[in-house]
Amino acid sequence: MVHFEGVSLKSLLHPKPAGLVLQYGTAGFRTTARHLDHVMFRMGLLAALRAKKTMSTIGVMVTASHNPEEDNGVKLIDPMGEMVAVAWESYATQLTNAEQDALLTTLKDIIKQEAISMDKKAMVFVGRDTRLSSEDLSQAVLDGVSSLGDHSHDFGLVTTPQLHYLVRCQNTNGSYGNASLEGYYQKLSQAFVQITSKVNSPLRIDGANGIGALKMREMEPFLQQRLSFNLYNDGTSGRLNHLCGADYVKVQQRSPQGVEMVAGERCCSFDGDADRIVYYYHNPQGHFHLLDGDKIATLISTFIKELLTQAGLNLQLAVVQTAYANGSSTHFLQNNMKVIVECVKTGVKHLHHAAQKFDIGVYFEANGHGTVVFSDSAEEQIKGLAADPSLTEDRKSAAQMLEDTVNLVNQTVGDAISDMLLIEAVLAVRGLSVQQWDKIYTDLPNRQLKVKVADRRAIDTTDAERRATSPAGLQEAIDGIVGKYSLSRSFVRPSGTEDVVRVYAEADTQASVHRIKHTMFYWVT
Ligand code: 16G
Ligand code: ZN
Repeated sequence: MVHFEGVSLKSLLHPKPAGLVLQYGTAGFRTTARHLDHVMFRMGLLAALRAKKTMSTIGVMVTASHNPEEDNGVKLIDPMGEMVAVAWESYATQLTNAEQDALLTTLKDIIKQEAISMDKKAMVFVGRDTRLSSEDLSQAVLDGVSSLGDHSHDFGLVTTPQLHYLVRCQNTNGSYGNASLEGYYQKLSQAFVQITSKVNSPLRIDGANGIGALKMREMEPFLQQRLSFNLYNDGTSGRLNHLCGADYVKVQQRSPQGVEMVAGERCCSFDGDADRIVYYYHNPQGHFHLLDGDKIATLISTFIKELLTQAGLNLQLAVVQTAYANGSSTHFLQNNMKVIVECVKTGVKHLHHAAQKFDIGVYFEANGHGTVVFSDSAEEQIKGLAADPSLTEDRKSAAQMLEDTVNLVNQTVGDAISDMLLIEAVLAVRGLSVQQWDKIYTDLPNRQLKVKVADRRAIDTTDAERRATSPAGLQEAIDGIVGKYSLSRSFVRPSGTEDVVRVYAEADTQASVHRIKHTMFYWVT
């Protein structure tokens, strides 16, 4: 029997500011940390309900990723380490917005609607990033869980993908790995060491002054000196995400502060919770070159495709992108690599689900969030082949490398550390420099714009956000503009995380992009 008095009493310690309304968006709740205490308590409650409903361990991550230090946020993680089911996003919103005196009724409504049996104890895993506010906020989550009489495990400081990994391990009885940080470091390092026989030149890592830097230091001893790296923005002095990190580098198209750039040497940046990564370098003239999620998806999918061919495995490989993917990358993947390319709406959950439809699905957003997912059958076939004693040396080594690749990847969610190790492994195995990788295809010039409008919801889209259905006339206008330029493409979509609309334009020259962008701006405003 549950005694809801515990909830009533403890909720008073985490009061909701009257009238405050928040929404569980694409990345969970995210706002100024000052407004989040009651949200965290309530997400502790909801996670416990979700755990009872699924009869599995559920995760709660306290982070605001690439957003400023003063912000914070929270995301729920489902049993297989994926984002929480969409239906529960609306429970999250309802529970968070219930005024203090309506909290219990709202909670009981969810229990009733989902027919949750309250007899069994639930388990919730909690993790947090390095923000100053995160410790107290994660304590509020733990309070929420315990007020229902349920159990929790506080992993303290972890990257977002580490928590996703831990949840999956716990719910798959160790078949995915050990549900501990040591298990994570061991699994990834072992796979990396097996793939990579030679050490690359040193990699420069920008840790965004966040959790990723801390965790790279922890992982270092496991890597047996096979990865040589220098860590910058490791959080010892600078501010989280300030003038550094993957988002800054991608949006500003420039190198972060605090990293010593040397022409030709490869660098990468994590974001504030280490679920995104981008690479970049300076050419001899000091010009900045970015290798974003599209370039990463191309490198990884090309590598996997070659290994499949070499191993003689007939598995369906697809790359999932969003409308933001550079047209050159899509063209290269479809026409040169001959892989299936699918385009879906922005937001990791859409990419993840689309990728799961294939034997092997590589997905990346241009912003650097992505991973690879393998179907059970693909994993079995790869493992079976790698263990087959009758194979030729050539096929065997490809099959074993595929098996190590499966183990190197964090399949639950985009993971900067795991992605970085995979990229480093591919570069080492293929003997590619960062410039050679960059030359696989040339990005079309492109620009993004965010525009403040009276009502962003007036814009509706279809075809994975590539075409506008309203307001009337907008799509015709876009068609008219892009029709004037070669290799051009443009779209506009309402942001899911900010009160703005986003405009994207690409074309054969920077000047054309500029003109499209301007016309689009006037149309939207
Ligand atoms: C969220 C998404 C990210 C997406 C971004 C788009 C997750 C975990 N994160 O941060 O994938 O790129 O939203 O933001 O799904 P926007 O809708 O404001 O353009
Ligand atoms: Zn992030």
